[in-house]
Amino acid sequence: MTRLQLPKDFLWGYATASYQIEGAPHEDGRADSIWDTFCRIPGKIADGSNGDVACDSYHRYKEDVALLKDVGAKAYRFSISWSRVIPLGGREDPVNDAGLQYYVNLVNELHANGIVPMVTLFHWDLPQALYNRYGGFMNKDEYVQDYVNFARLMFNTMGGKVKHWITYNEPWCSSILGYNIGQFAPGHTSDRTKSSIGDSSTEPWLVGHTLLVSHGAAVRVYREDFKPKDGGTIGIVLNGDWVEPWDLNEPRDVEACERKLEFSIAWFADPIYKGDYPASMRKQLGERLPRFTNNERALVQGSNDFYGMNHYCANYIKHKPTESEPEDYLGNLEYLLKDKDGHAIGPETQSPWLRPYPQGFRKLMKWISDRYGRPIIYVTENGTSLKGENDMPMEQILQDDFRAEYFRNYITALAEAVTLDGVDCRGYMAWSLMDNFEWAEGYETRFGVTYVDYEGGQKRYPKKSARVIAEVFTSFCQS
Ligand code: GBH
Repeated sequence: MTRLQLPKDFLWGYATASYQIEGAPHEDGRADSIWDTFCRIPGKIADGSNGDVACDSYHRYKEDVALLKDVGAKAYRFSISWSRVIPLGGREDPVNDAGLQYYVNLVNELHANGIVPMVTLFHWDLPQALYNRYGGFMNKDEYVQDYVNFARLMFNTMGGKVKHWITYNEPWCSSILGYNIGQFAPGHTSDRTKSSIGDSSTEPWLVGHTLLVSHGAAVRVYREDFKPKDGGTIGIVLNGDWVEPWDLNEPRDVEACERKLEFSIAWFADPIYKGDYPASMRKQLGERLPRFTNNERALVQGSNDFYGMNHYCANYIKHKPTESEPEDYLGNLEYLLKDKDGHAIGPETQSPWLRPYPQGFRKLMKWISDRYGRPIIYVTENGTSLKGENDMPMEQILQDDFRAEYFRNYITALAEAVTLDGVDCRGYMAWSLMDNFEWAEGYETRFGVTYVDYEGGQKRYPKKSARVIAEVFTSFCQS
């Protein structure tokens, strides 16, 4: 039997995002993002909370770095709050040096502790001012210029010290959750019980297109003006669940599985690696799906130095026998947690959508690797919540065997993909370093390998899973 192995210099560590951990929403000149305002709308966040304090990382970044060191991390993926560094967001708006300094300090602290920074430029927190000024992502021409200006500011400020750049976290979520379902900021949807604005049948596809073009434009700036001297690498992060047919003997379910992967992953990855949207999307969406101009295609195609992969779970997929609805974003299918025989794909967690299925991780890595010509992959998020965790006494929370097993199994599946399937994966960031603001779920759902005592002044306590991750990587990464 082949011994499962990962490269000796494999970059493993933890991920977080600005709005989920920083707090300090009004300090040193930061202005609102669309998440600050979204949280103020009654009913949008499960526990009525917001990111005003979160993990207080704006003040405690040194503690965060000490924690990373403590749990043996080699790398740390964090994101920039755009409205902290350019409060009003736009290319003519003033830069906020105090906000910028926070990220410089964080990067310096990471380097002083031998931890590699991986920077996400955008993890959903668009400056509210850009939404007010021109509708944010809905105005492609304005938005692309403002995003590129923001990206250039960050490359300029930290390019010497940051070698791993991510343009976007999960554009699928900004498009679908933000402009179709309306579950995430800015909450657009056709469902008038949830929002007075939005058109779920058109807006998400326009938003996705804007995000792709702006990604390509920022990558071009990086490659032309920074990469030659800084020597770093840049890519986008895409989410994607694995899929299994609801009925293995139903070819239309098998086909729907492929379509689901295309509607969620290939929507963004095909333009980047192949130059156009998948045929299945064009077929269903027709002219509601934008077309790339030649200039746009030139920006987008070939714009990934690496593929950033966020992955958590798997679902069963059942085809729909009827015509697709205009609001449909899945590819005219249902996704289910149980198959035809009532068998669940994985155990329950605190997140209704998240059922662990580690084999699916290996299969999806191979699917991505095969479809896109064996790109370099960084797993940029992987992790789980744990049913009822928030209601447990602290001693029990720190003994998170369920999460520890999740990581052991998923990281083993990753090692199988690398060792047995030839997938070129160079790093892995677990989600998350610590419990944090879980978007529309508020603080009730915890994803951390570190317990954060929100009532007790945001103190951090490593859970068992933090130790297990270090052990598992140490055993796979020895040569
Ligand atoms: C990540 O997204 C985020 O990047 C991170 O910020 C977040 O904290 C973490 O997950 C944990 O949730 O509502 O049924 O349509 C994960 C990918 C994709 C998972 C959309 C939830 C919604 C399914 N997400 N999915 S549903």
